[in-house]
Amino acid sequence: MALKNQYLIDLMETVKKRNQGEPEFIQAVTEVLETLEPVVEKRPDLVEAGVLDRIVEPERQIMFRVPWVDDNGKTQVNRGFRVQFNSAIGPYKGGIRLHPSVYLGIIKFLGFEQVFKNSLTTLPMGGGKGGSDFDPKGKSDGEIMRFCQSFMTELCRHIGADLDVPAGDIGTGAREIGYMFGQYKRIRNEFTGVLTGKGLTYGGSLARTQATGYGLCYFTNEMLQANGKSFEGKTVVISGSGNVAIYATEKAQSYGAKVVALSDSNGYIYDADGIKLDIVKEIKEVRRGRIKEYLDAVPTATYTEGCSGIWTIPCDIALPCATQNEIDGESAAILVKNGCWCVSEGANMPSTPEAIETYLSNGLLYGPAKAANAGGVATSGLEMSQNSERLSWSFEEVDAKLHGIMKSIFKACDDAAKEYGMEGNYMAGANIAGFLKVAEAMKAQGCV
Ligand code: NDP
Ligand code: 2IT
Repeated sequence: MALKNQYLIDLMETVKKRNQGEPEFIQAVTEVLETLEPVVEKRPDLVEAGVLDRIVEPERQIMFRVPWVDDNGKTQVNRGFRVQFNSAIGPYKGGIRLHPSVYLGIIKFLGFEQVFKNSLTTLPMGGGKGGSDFDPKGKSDGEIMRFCQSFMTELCRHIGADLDVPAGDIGTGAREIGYMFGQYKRIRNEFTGVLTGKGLTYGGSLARTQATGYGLCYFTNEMLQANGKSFEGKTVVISGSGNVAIYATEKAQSYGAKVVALSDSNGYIYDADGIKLDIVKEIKEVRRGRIKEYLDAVPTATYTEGCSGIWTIPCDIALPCATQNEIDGESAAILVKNGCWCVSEGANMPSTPEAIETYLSNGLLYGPAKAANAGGVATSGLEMSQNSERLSWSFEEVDAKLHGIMKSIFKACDDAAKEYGMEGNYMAGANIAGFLKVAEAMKAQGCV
């Protein structure tokens, strides 16, 4: 899809010029601007207020040195990032990614996506993202702690419960959030809801661990039902085997689907009898092992090196839950050829533009990341509410709210797609609905 509107063509040129060497960020902005074309035609007032020119530029970008000492006494240096993208509708909110592939462009694309996603949740949260090129793999607990403490020693001056509230993402789970929270509390001398995804003994919310994966299935179930389909008896392939993949598997199974594959960055497992999730949890959550260890417990399963081959497994529904651009045009074409009719995204931007084009031109049901994986940050928003009122809600209460939010996100995407003449295109619907709320707030607050 190419832009036709001259104003948007010019804006895209500016974005490309200003963000050279950041292809993921340009990819994320291109997708959104393409789907906003009908909004620009219908709402000249928003163009007039400079909303689009402002929304593609982060409000603030912070980069800093993260020095720490490894177990051999050697100094290591990583680079830390926090991109505070947009605070029109609430404090900046978004995760922290720890992965060697992290650079400014990755954090900017994630922060940009987060603006629209958080808007869709119905909760008052702006968009931000942070991270580091630190690689947690193979590090001792002590090394992880020293890195997290050093990271927070700098970050703590830029965040706060009413300013910017980080959380987990790839490589950042309960352990890392715990170390970061402890360091924030020590330096700032205050116990506040400055991070989400905290442990249950110190202000975390029940159901936050499950929220992204469960939310993905709640959203997908809504999309299936709206199109006369269901999870029951369907074959599902899920990539990744981290937080999102594990709880997407759990919920898909509870809906009666058969999940036959999971992966990590080394390779994928295939279990024709259906993945035994307790084994995966033990490997990944308890031992921090590799997915191929599944074969030690289930010798009838198979393991294949290389992660992209997972998309050659025939399935009805594919739930990419690992990382950006993990499904390219070629993998999408294979999925379609093998009969896959639904792709719903747990990871952020897991499909390349060519893959998305393949889904849409073949009539697949496509649940875009900004909407489909919003359950994690939505439940972070619920954690913030609980922290503010100094109460904690039951699992059932949080889960019911999450379920309600995912239903309303699907409805918002569906309604916006219909209103703008693109019925069934939930990607366009998500971008438009997410954009409009932020845009109205930006217009109302003047040129800031
Ligand atoms: P985890 O760190 O728990 O798990 C990540 C999984 O993806 C691991 O299996 C990992 O394999 C795999 N993976 C990561 N990077 C790559 C890569 N470059 N190539 C291949 N596989 C890779 O992260 P999460 O489950 O939390 O996050 C997964 C996705 O979901 C990310 O895109 C994240 O942004 C998104 N997301 C997460 C939310 C959350 O609440 N956690 C909320 C919304 C979206 P390996 O162990 O080999 O690295
Ligand atoms: O991509 C995401 O939405 C997240 N990693 C969760 C962010 C959050 O603040 O819970």
